[in-house]
Amino acid sequence: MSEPFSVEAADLELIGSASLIVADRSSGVVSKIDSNDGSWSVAEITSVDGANWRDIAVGDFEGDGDVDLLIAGYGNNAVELVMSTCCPVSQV
Ligand SMILES: [Ca+2]
Repeated sequence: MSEPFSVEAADLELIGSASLIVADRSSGVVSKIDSNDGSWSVAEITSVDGANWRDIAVGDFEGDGDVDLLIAGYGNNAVELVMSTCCPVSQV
């Protein structure tokens, strides 16, 4: 991550523990950061060249009980919906 711009916390895997979701505006990468017994891990959720990610919304947008992400870019008409069907997050 070089320019993290937006951060949200959500229990993406429905395990009772929140992950941090970070949108980076310069790399176009959205990452998930977890803390597991004292060690941190980072996993890429999605990446779009030049997306200039600026904001993240968390919710269950299709009503299946899993947490989804809506990620908005700036200046390039980029809005991405990332649906979670529990472990791992999958992009649609
Ligand atoms: Ca859902």
